[in-house]
Amino acid sequence: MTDILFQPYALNGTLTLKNRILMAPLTRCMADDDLVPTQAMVDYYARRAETGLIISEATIIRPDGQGYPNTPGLYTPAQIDGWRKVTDAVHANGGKIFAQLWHTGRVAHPHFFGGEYVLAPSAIAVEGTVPRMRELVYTVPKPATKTEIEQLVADYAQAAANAIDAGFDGVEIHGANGYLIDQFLHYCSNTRDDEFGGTPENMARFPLAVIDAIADRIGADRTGLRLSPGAYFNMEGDARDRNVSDYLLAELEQRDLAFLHIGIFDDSMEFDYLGGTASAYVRQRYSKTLVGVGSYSAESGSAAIVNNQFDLLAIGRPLIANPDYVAKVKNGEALVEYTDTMLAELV
Ligand code: FNR
Ligand code: 8K6
Repeated sequence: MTDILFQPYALNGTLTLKNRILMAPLTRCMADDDLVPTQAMVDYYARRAETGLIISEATIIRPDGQGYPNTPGLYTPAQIDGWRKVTDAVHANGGKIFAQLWHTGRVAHPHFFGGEYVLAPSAIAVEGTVPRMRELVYTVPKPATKTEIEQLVADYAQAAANAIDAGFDGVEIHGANGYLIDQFLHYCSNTRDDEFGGTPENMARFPLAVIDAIADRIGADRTGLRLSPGAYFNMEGDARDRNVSDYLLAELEQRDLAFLHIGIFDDSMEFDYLGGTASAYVRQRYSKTLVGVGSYSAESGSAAIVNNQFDLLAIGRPLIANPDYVAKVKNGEALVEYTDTMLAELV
């Protein structure tokens, strides 16, 4: 039974979703060389407007946030105009869309922006090379100074304002998957001894500053957040990370964000230092709208909503394979199975 997925859901007084299915953010590396969305991207998103809310692929807030080829941006007039075509097409088809705001921190590479270094909390490189560009070895980042941190906060807020200018219904701050915001929240990547490191309060300071600056600029009701309390991607876990997450979730509980969204590929994954799955851990500490994700089917996701594990279900790979996912689930039709080869083209 998947009926619960097709109920409307009010995020707040401003935004009501027509169903509980979100399109998860999915990096596709298909923007043009100026990182402007293309017509193929307009059509791709417009085809998925039957979901209650589309979260865009991660979109960089400024050049030094880029870690992969042809990921779109939201900092030039051309990028804003390109995204406006996407949001207009989604709205014309009756959908809603948030922009996922991204800075990859130490997962950025100077190759993409012609820079000398990348910024991160501490001078600790991520291991390995850029996917599909094996000649690009990750570099040792430069620890961001206090002034650089203040500029990053301002640039996040400006990108959020640009997103609203481009017609997005709101933004999701990408605080997950080992990118810049997440790098501040984990001990493996944050060894600072100033007010941005060392204690849960300090480690959460930059993430909360970004959240508050964006909420002040565009409204908390239009601001969502994605978090990975369990390290699993670009990151090593540390049992002490749990205290940082506990602190951050208590702070978030006092704010009225549009939603909190788990960043994970498989939500059956258990983290010993969280005492279970990421979604169960967050649900115990956060009472407001929670978006679950990670290898769910419509059936298993509906059951999780009925069992009060989360409120909304984000679907990623099945929506790459099935642009008409919502209609197929509603009509009980068989789904096409996702394969990685589908990433080569936008359908
Ligand atoms: C992702 N994911 C992801 N997450 C994110 O926060 N921003 C992003 O840009 C991307 N990009 C991305 C690209 C591709 C090709 C995949 C497969 C995944 C993670 C995604 O949002 C989701 O959490 C996972 O795919 C798990 O959900 P499914 O696919 O099991 O429904
Ligand atoms: C060049 C393409 C870059 C795309 C980057 C965004 C995320 C890609 C996801 C690919 C799959 C990574 C899987 C990691 C999951 C680990 C689970 C234990």
